[in-house]
Amino acid sequence: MKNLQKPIRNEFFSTKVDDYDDNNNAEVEELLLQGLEKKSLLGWSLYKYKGHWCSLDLLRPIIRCEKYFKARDTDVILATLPKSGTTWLKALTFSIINRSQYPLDENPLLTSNPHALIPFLERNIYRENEKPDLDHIPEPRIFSTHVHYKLLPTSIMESKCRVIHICRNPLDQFISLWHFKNLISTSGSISLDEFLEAYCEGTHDYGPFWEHVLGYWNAYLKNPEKVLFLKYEDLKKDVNFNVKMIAEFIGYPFSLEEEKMGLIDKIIKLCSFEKLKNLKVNQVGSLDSSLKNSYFFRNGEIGDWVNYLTPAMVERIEKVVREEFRGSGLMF
Ligand code: PAP
Repeated sequence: MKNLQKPIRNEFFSTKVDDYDDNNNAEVEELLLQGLEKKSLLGWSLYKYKGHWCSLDLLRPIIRCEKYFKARDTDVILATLPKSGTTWLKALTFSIINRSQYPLDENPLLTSNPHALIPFLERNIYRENEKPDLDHIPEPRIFSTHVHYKLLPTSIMESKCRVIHICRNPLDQFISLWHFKNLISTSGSISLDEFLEAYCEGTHDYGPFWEHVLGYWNAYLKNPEKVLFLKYEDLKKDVNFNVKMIAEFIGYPFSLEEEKMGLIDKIIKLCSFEKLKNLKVNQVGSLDSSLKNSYFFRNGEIGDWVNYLTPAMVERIEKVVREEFRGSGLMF
């Protein structure tokens, strides 16, 4: 067993935004001039950067991260589209890597939301600081990102660090995202119809979903040693198998002794939807003034879309999925 290090804590989670000193960033200025802009349903402008839609607030940190982030061979990068299993994957990865650091009943997950333990490169680290000092973070560093594969900093691809991607059936991801957008909306509620339009057009934060998923899928096919491709549904169906696979992939395999002690099952239980959702920190805590921890735990089910989508809406999403995923070998 490796000597496991202390986890990344939430020192990056202040809510300071928009006081960057790189407003002259050439790429951003060029995009603004090109007018590749669209109003999002939440009222802010979205910009298309290398096929990826995002707000200006995130565009600058995304470009900054792309330019400056220096990956280490030991880094683990969790790359997900929102509402595809990020919170769950963060909890599992954190617990696997830090399992000899804490007794399970003292695991930081009991008192911190998974997002407070593993920061997003673009949403947290490079949003708060132009050139953050990430050298003080003990190895292995775990970071997460919602950006497309082709926006990952080249140092991630050039180093031996590992990338784990999780995606989800688009019908469920769509419904989960719609609920979340309505929770954080400050400009009134968003109807399913209008959100469906934006989703199928790809004009939502980190969209289009097909570009996101296919980017990681193709990277996984090309280099499965580097990119692990998971599906939320598979994780649900056989979490034990997948937890072992994640642990092996990142170089922290479970020993036979640990298996016999039931450690895998204990980690699974700790990271389960029911356990995390009912923790006090996730019921009353928040990441910042507008983001309550409870927003990340709705019902955690497969197939909840049947309760919301009409057959015509389903066909609309499935048609996009069929067309965009044709020939890729990827199915949901
Ligand atoms: P994020 O990208 O904004 O962090 P993310 O964690 O990817 O969100 O997705 C949230 C979804 O995962 C929610 O799905 P739902 O809306 O369909 O319910 C949430 O309930 C679900 N989720 C959160 N934690 C877990 C968990 N431990 N196990 C299973 N599902 C979970």
